[in-house]
Amino acid sequence: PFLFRLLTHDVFISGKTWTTFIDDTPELFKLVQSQNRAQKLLAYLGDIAVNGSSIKGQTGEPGLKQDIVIPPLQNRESPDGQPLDTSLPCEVGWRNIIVEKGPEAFAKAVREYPGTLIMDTTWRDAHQSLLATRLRTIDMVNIAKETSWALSGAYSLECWGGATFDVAMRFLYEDPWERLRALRRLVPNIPLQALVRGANGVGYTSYPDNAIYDFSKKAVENGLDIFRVFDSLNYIENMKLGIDAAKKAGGVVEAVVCYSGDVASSKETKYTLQYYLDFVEQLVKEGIHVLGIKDMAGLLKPHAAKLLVGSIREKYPDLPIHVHSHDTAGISAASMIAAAAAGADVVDVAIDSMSGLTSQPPMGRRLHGSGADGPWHGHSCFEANVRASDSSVFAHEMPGGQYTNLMFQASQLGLGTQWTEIKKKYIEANDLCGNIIKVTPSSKVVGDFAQWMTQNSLSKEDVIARADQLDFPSSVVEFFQGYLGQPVGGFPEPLRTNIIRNKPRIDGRPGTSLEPIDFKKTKAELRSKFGKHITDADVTSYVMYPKVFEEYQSFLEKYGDLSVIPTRYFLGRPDIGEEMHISIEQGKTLIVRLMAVGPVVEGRAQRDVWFEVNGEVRAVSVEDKN
Ligand code: 3PY
Ligand code: ZN
Repeated sequence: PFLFRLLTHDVFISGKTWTTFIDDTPELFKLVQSQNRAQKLLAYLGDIAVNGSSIKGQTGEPGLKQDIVIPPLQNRESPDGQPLDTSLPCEVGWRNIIVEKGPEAFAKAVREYPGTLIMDTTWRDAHQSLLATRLRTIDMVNIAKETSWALSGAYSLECWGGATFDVAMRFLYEDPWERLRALRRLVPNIPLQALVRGANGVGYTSYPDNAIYDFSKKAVENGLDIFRVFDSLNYIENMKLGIDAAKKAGGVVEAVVCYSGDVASSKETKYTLQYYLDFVEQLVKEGIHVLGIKDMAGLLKPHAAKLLVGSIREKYPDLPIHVHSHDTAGISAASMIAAAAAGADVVDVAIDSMSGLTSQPPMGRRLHGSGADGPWHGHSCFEANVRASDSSVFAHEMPGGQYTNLMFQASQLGLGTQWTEIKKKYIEANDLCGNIIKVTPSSKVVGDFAQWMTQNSLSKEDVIARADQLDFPSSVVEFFQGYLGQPVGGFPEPLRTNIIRNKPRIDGRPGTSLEPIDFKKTKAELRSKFGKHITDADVTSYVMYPKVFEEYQSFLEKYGDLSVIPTRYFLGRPDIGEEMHISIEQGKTLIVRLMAVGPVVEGRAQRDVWFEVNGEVRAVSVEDKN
């Protein structure tokens, strides 16, 4: 059809097709672009039809085969139960204060609010902890406007940062920045929040200082309001950098103390009440807007929450306090209630269908009937095999997000049956590191260490005795070198020296010894490699994850932007004859029907897959990987 339209085009017939033909007839080339785009999508859909999904971490087909029907939200103000009109986003919420009066006024208003506010973690920590971070932008976008109404009174929606940045590009082939922008467009009223690993940005390592400033600035430009900044070792020098970067970017700075141990136990000698109060004092000196207490493993028992929050509240009556926990041991709802009673202003919850276990406690009835259960069904193929609460978390202290991830990794390495053993080794590995705060990326160090000890049948004593000869995982060596920063109480010696031997040793903040990024040069290099479409935000993605970004760009070259494909076709084989509706841009929907999967082409591991696209028959040739 394109050739026909070209050959019959007036300009082509007139023979005046030289140099300006492309400029003068954009309609033809737009058509080519959109046909190319459709052909690339078919290459992906054809691959799925032949080989099934190859998204890492997926077991089986998605649990949902139909479109999610979003029932109307009830209008709580309407006496006769009229449905709420959600065709446009809600405009009223806590974000209005940030936009109109700035972060300080927002913090003050939160503190003065008489009740306890909630943060919804569904779009970040809940799916990171339960579904391997595999929730796709399209599934958030599909319920975003409803969320803007249903949660209009929420303190914030955590929707960005943590592992989402990496996973978006690495496994879901989508742009994390576009997710932020899309949610911002559809949720103008509720503050959007990100979890940021301080000097580690959204990565697993230390970055040069200018990378952290750049990242924070871009985040605000693309729609972020609140930075929950933490350091994986509670190292104050790293925290200062993350806090300053978020503040200079114009964001609300929620600085975090990561919680470890048991503050209420008389046996606790390291992470005591005094330790936390001292750390909070150092954070407050940096001029933060909100204090976060981040209980990443779900260790904060109700009476400990009362003690910790109550003591901070007493010392800092004007400081907003926001508490985060995980439900691994099944107690987090009780702890959040205790925290609120002791003076916390905000507590974290998740939508019921994605709450509990290693995620946050359930938010209750707020979103019932909003259709918001859909994403879970669609992504259940990423669910970990966690079926019940696990109070052994008080001993091993694994963060919620890591627990499911490590369980999955262990089964991939053939160590699945040794899960209890890995948990024990995790305790030993933590002891060897000096009983550190464990949260990404320091928790990855302990996890790698534990897996390596399990695989090599090494006890803690073996490691100590043979530390100068053993070949340790690189993350462990780098931790002992000081690449993440300084742990509470310093590194254990002589273990440190025996492990790092004559490698460099960093005894201050790692960022100070790293060469600044030359953003202009990097952008020029990326443009010459991938094309003019590379944006400044892409450069930031590359700085955080060079290899992942390059692979993501190569994937885009091959298949185009797949973020538009509904999840059940992104992850699951369509049936023959099934009609897929794919909205590739506003007002342009491809209606794709899978017609046939051909036989293996003789002599080659290849099959032709036939589709009908908006009434036209198209074929793609696909490698049969079986
Ligand atoms: C992350 O850094 O991704 C975390 O969720 C830490 O809890
Ligand atoms: Zn968490």
